[in-house]
Amino acid sequence: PKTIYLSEYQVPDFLVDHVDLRFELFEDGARVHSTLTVRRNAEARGRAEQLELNGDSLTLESVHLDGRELQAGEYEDRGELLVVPAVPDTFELQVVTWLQPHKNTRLEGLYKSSGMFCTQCEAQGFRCITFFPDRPDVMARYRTRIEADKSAYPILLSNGNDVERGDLDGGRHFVTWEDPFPKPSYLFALVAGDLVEQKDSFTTMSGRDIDLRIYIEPRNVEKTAHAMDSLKRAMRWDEEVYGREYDLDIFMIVAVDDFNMGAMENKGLNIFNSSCVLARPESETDMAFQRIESIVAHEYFHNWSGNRVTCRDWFQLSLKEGFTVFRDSQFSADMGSPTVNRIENATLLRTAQFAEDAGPMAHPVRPSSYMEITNFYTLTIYEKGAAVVRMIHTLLGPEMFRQGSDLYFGRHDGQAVTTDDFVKAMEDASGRDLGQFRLWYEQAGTPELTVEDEYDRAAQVYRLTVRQSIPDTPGQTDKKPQHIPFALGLLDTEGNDIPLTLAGESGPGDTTRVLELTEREHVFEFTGVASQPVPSLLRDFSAPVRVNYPWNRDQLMFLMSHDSDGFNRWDAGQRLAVDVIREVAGHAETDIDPRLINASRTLLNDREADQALVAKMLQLPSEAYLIELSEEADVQTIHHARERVLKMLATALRDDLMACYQRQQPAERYQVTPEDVASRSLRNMTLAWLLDLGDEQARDMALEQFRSATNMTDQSGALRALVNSPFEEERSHALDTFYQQWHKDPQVVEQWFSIQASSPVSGDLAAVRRLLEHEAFDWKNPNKIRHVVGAFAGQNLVHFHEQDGSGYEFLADTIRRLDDSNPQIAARLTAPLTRWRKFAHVYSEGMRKALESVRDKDGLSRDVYEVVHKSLA
Ligand code: HT7
Ligand code: ZN
Repeated sequence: PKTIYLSEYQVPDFLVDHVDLRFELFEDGARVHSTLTVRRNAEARGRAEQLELNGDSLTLESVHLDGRELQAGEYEDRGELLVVPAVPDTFELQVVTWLQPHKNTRLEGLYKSSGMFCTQCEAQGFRCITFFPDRPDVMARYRTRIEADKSAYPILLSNGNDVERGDLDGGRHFVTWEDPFPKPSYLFALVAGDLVEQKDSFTTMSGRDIDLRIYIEPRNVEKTAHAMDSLKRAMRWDEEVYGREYDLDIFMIVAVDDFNMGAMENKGLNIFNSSCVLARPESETDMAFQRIESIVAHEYFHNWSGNRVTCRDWFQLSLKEGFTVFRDSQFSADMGSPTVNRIENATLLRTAQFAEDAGPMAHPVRPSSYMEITNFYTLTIYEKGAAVVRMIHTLLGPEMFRQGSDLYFGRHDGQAVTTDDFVKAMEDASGRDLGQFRLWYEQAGTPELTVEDEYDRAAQVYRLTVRQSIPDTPGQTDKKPQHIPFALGLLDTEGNDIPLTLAGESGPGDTTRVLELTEREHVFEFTGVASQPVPSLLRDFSAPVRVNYPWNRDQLMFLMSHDSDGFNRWDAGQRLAVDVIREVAGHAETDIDPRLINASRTLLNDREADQALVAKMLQLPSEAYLIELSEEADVQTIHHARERVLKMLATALRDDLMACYQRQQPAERYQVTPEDVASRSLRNMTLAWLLDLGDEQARDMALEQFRSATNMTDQSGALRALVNSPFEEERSHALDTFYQQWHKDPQVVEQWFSIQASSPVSGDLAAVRRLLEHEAFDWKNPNKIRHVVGAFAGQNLVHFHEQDGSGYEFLADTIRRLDDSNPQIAARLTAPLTRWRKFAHVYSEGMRKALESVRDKDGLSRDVYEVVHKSLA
């Protein structure tokens, strides 16, 4: 496969002003009539004579130029390219293609899911529908007519406003949609199906009434309220915080069961994976409710950050994704607990994005090359990209940042632009120089800060030396220092924040200061420091970096209970737990430090503290994070050490756990408030710890919770605890009962699959293979694959990393199998194998062999080829 380079970007030779589409939908296929109004791009004058349009898996039926049918020889169909050699400066091109959506298992372009037609065009799916200059800097106005059988497909949707509808012969009908906003082809969407419509409305800040609609299959009618409420909250929030108003008269969401990702922000017609939009308390968990709120908001926010202002090319993907993730996480923080939101963002970055940034697929937030763009919908583009925008927000402050975003949206409305244009708008609005800051977009790898300190009692000076280094990544060495906002505070002996004054400054300053690191080494001198302080570094996770500072355990305990920064209170607890787990790793006789037990006991019994933070602080660092922190990961040792610490904690704290569990009484009415979520989380966590001990009283409590639960968080929490317990009979009985109760609801069945596939107790490879044979498993449905194979390889580390290599072989078989039917999903499933070099030899050999066996498959897709070859390089 060919590598595409940012440095080779050229403006398009031809622009399309208008796209007229007519879809004839049938059971055995679809005919697409496309009429393009094309003109030569003045900016590309002097280049290609010939018109080249992208295509993928299309059957071409005819081509007309300005009304005249072209004959063989007047155009060339090269499969991935339609070439028309001699075209005038402006012309109309009509192309007719034939597709087979019912055979489309890749889920790109036009396909069928549960009997309905739907589309996925990002990044390059539009070329699977018709020949087109399928690149985001070609923006056109679309008019779309859909024709289909009226009884099988009563609902026909596309982007914009519906302008005409009517009946046709043979029981068919049509609807025509017109989208007044120019858009790139990746935002095109079409849906046709027998769907139920749930309606609401929203009045914008300028008083316009917007029609809001969610379309679902009839069985899901009771699952739309939360998404609709989330949508209205997001619309209001975007007006209040960013001054952004919705632009069309109608906003539609459609839920589909077969979808490669979470959702898609098509203009005016968002398409969602059912699991990211549908929920009711009885069948979905708190996590699902929170996920839905943030994804609904994310897709809605794209209407400005992505649709009105879009990407010039796919190297700029983070322009829309990083900024939109930043916006959705600000929204979630405002809707819930900001500290918990920060902890969750940072956990994802530190566990998974840092791993990606240290692995063979590491790439900058703005990559400079790719083979298959779909492989670049990564944590680096999304999460690190959001962290980069957050740092701009921190450096500029909220007011200047808002001025910057207003300037950006105003200056580039209707354009396809670059990350550099975004930074430039922030610079122009604030007067700040972000020249060095741009390196965050260009250099891959996680910067590492090493901090040393020295206290001069006589002079009352506290000196901090901070050094930064950025590791080499594929294709990048000798990196330049980056501009890092480094927030910190100092705690006095009582645990109070010390007002911070840097040498040369007059008067006491703030207690949290954002220091700006720009050099490889800085020395900061704080004056008037009366006693040796304890440093609280990188407050609120002010930058996506690693921090090394030799806190001792007493200092960590001190920070855990006194730090005014909630994030760092949590982080101190994590560092303490990591230290204790590492100490017992491989030493079966070592007891755990009683300080960890005492700290956990204090948390369990602290009723005054923010319970959402307490619930987070009680969770031990995950196995994945412990692996990420190791030099040469030994998964089995890490797993058993963590398990042993958990068991010892649970043994020592049994009574406290029981008491905490009893205190968390289910609320009368289910609500997703931070308090209620925290209470359910504490309830399920304490139950799981107790069951892990094999405690019979806890077993009975779990059975009772499972039986009497009125919401899925409680029911599945009890099920998970039983599945991970030693009580075999109760486990299998609960699993059967659960399946009988919920087998008609695919989303709940997904939960049922993943609880089993991720269980370190009962989810061994044989059990996972049995799940693949289960009547509810479906190889064509990405959610099912993710909840079985993905859950096993990504979360069930002790079984996936069996030292005989069976887990790796299994994953390789699955990837080879999926490579033909759905290469995007196959490539994503490859991720757990890519970091083979991180693991001890007993593991890495098997992982490498598994990758090689995938590499050697005949006809490997471009998606999997890129991941496997880069991983083995
Ligand atoms: N912008 C959307 C990306 C997306 C996607 C990309 C590749 C293949 C399938 C896809 N489905 C959706 C999602 C988002 O970030 O909002
Ligand atoms: Zn997005």
